This record gives sequence, C-alpha cells and structure tokens, in this order.
Amino acid sequence: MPSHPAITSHPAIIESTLREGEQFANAFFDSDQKVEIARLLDAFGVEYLELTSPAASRRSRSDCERVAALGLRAKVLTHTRCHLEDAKLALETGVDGIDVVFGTSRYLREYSHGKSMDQVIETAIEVVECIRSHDVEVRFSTEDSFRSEQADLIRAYRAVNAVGVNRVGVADTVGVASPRQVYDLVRRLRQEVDCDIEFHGHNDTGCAVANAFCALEAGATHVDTSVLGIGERNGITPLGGLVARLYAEDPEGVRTRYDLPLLREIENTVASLVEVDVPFNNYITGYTAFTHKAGIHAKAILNDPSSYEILDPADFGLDRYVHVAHRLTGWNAIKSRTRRSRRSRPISRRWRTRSRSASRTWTHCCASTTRRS
Ligand code: HCA
Ligand code: CU
Repeated sequence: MPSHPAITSHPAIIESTLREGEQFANAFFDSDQKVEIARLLDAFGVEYLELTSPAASRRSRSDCERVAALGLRAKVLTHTRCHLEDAKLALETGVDGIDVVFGTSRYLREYSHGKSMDQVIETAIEVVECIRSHDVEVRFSTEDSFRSEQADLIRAYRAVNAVGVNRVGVADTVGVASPRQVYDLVRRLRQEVDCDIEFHGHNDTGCAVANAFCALEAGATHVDTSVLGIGERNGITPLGGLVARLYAEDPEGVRTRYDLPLLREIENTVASLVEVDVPFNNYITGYTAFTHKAGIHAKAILNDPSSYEILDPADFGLDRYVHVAHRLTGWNAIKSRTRRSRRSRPISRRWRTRSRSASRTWTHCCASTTRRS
C-alpha cells in the first residue's frame, strides 16, 4: 500500500450534509430528517457534524439546539458568517463549535460584503476572541481562498491564529483550484500557523476528492464532506469518495474508525430524501463499483480479487459481481459459474438481470474469490 507520511494519521471528517448539503438545489430537510441524518452519520463515525447557521431561520436555530442536545459522539458545529451577532446566537444553541467564514476574494469583497481586508481581519479577531471566551471551538475560514491574494490570506490566518483560533479553513468556494494549487497553499499555511487546518472544496471541475487529499498531504487536519457530495451547484467532496481515498492509504485505520457497511444506507437515505439516484459509478456503492467484465479481469479476480480491486467490497458489506454471458467475458468466469452451479448445496446464484438483454447478466462471486492480501 502507498504511504504518505505527511498525511495526518487521523484526519477528521467535518460532515456538512446538514449545512452545505442543505444548500443543494433539491434539499428540503425537515427537523426529523435532520435528526435521522445526524444519527446515521454519527453511527458511521464522522468526527464532526456541521449545521446551518441559527441566524438563517427560526427552524435552523431550533434544529441546531435539537441536534446539539442529542448527545452524539460527533461534535456538533454550526456555520455562520463572521459576525458578532451571528456568533452570539450560535453560542446560545449549545453546539460544540462554530465555523465562521468571511469572503476574502476581490469578487466577494466588492460584490458581497464590501469590506476591506483590514476590516475583515479586525472583525475576525473580535469574533474569534468572543467565541473562545465561551470555551467553544472556533474555526475561521476565508471564502473563495483560491481567488484571494495569498498575502491577504496569510495575514488573516496569522491574526486569528495569534488569538487562539482552533482551526483555520481554506475554501475552494468555486471549485477552481487544482490539486497542486491546494497543496501549495496548505503547505505554505502549515508553516504560518500552529492551529489545525481544514479544507472545503467544491467539485465544479471534478477535483474535490483529489484536492481534499492534497490538502491532507500538505498538512491539513480536517476535511469537509457531504453525503454524495450534495451542496451548492454540483457540490463538494463526497463522504464516500473521501473514505475511498483514505481507505486506499490506510485500510485498517479506516475500518477501525468508521462503520463502513453503513455508508450505503446513509447514501440511500440522503438520495431518497433529496430525490436523486446514487450514480452508477459512485465511489464504493455505485452500481458498477465492484463489477468485472473483461475475460482477463475475470480470470485474475477469480484467482485473487486484489489483482483488480484496491477496495474490498466485503469491508463495506457489499459483493462483487463478475459479468458472464458477454463476448468480452471469456471462459474463466463462465467455468467458475458452472463449477459453482454443479455443487449440491444451495449456492448463492444471485443472477441479477438488470435488463432484458443477456449481455447484462451478472454473477455473484462467492467463496472462490477470497482476497489473499
Ligand atoms: C458558501 C460558503 C462555503 C463556506 C466554506 C467554509 C464555501 O456557501 O459559499 O466555511 O469553509 O464554499 O466557501 O461553503
Ligand atoms: Cu461550500
């Protein structure tokens, strides 16, 4: 297995389905649904849950109070603008921490809040000091970090670090950053502050998982995710994608920390609440994530699944399938299936006919495909 000593051995997941995910076009969670999602994610083992600001609405406020009072293992955070009034409201909800954010790019300074960098930093210090004085965890993040001046970012991060912020956040708000840019910025930041570093990345150009991983390689300690990646536009780093990436690095560590077989239920629950399908090529749980078709793959998989799989489906409570009855499949899969069919005991003949076409028939691979490594 590859090893990257720079990655913190236990990066923390800040699961933001109940905040960023609530900003998804088709998300309209009611309070009971939020509790259901919170409990599932907590059972899965995420370290943090992030909820919409109590300043957003009365319902958001009572939802923060309700989730904070559940007594979950995960720490409950809420996410607010970097305003004193919002922070004070958040402090009354009983959450464990507050994630505050201020736009620092030219776009946001000009077209959103209209503040100068000096004003941003002055307010950030005031808000961080206020939250810290209540003994509540606080994170300060710069919205649109990758279209902000690096000198401005560093000045802001150093200022909040000096007054005891727990974490600083780097946010690729518009999904513009490449993995190398993320690595460079976080690496620089790692030299400037001694607090934790969080990464939040949008997926507009398909880099959200890679960017999160590069942030970890560069010394970040926390990554924001949402279930299936739901969020503004096409969303952020998906929980399943990040877990797959972390598993590829350290399967044992990931198996120990998270209840992996729960992932599918969590994704199905959220998918049904927001009325979308889980994509066929989704990380881990997608319809085709553990299917094998070409003859040369089928042969090796039947001998040892590790030859074409880096994730063991069994760890996620899933099965693999080897495609038979297709001209590409070859004899090995068919021979294997025939051998199993001849056995006298009832065998798992989980043929899954997914369409009327014979070429779409799949066979469940059972005991003969035990992983050897
Ligand atoms: C947004 C804000 C945010 C905040 C991220 C953070 C973003 O909804 O636009 O707090 O780090 O992507 O910048 O989600
Ligand atoms: Cu975001």
